[in-house]
Amino acid sequence: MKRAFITGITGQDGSYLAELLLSKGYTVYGLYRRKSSLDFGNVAHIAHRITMIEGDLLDYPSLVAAIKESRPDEVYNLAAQSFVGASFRQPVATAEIDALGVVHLLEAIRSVKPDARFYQASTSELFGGVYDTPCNEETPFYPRSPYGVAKLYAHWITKNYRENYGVFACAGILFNHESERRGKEFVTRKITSTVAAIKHGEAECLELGNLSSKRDWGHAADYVRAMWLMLQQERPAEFVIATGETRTVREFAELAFRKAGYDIRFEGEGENEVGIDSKSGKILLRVNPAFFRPAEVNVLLGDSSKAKNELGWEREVMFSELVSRMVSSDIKKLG
Ligand code: NAP
Ligand code: G4F
Repeated sequence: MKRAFITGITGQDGSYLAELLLSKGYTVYGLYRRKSSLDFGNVAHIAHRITMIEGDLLDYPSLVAAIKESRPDEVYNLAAQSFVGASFRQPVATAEIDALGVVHLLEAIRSVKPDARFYQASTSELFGGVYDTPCNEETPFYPRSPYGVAKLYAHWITKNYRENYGVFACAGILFNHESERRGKEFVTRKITSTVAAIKHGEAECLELGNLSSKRDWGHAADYVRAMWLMLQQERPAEFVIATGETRTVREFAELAFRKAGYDIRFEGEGENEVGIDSKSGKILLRVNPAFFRPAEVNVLLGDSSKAKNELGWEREVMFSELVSRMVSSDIKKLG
């Protein structure tokens, strides 16, 4: 029976990955941070099937102890300060967790269990700057946020541990993936949870920042499958994981409202743009400049041909279904 150690297990991806590995018969260990109230987040429903180990990416001794206890065949490093917006306000904490935290973990692996296979959660934010064509493994990086820069260090140190020390270290360059378990500060879940609140009469209007920003959005359950596949290959490598389609925030919001029974038409431009309910004439969506970022990644679009050819990976959840699932789940939760 294989043993896996997952950092970031309480987050969105950690929970889907834990479910996947449990279904494959793995013994699963997960790292959780000490908080003022004990909370296993998205894995509360399966916590009894996982050995939860207290620790922190910032604390090297706790990582050494966790690797000693779990003796993992596979380590998935999903832990991070993962919100780009917060990285502009907390650049130092983001660098410490997302960059230095990774080398702490790699060192712990190297000294305790050097044959463990390692997955690093790299990101399409590495590409950052505007590319008109889909980005693949050969596209140059140009991070545009403290988060992107910290993840760039993590990406290269992962590759270095492979080249310098022979660690089986892979990095998945994953484009945005969302789900019913997505944190509510990310734009998709902010949209679906607010649309649900409007539907239930608990909110009047959705306030967003840059509506023209474009993202390549898939479902997290499909993306964790790609992480696992990477660690089952003969040789470690980097892979881009994406849908190959890109949509604006405006399109996501329009569809989310439609799934909840509202037909929205957009009027105005820039900061004055609003989304009006065709039936009632009420403004249901406004632009609020407070949600703009100091530097924006305007377009993200990925080309995952390598993953399709070498891993046999394909997404199963299409864009419309992703939005449907998130809206239904949020409406149900409030109901
Ligand atoms: P998420 O929901 O924000 O989860 C982040 C996890 O990291 C949480 O479990 C959090 O624990 C943990 N964590 C944060 N700081 C930590 C620390 N110092 N020590 C230990 N654990 C810590 O993120 P996600 O969406 O699942 O993303 C998973 C990974 O993929 C992240 O590294 C993210 O940067 C990367 N990524 C995500 C996407 C995406 O679209 N979702 C795309 C590309 C890459 P708490 O519960 O205690 O906060
Ligand atoms: O949902 P977001 O906050 O995700 P972002 O910045 O693309 O980052 C996510 O995906 C990355 C992969 O590309 C991950 F590495 C990262 O960990 C995270 O999971 O914002 C998406 C877009 C941005 O352009 C943002 O400016 O939506 C725009 N946006 C417009 N209004 C908004 C809002 N974003 C948020 N969070 N809130 C708004 O009100």
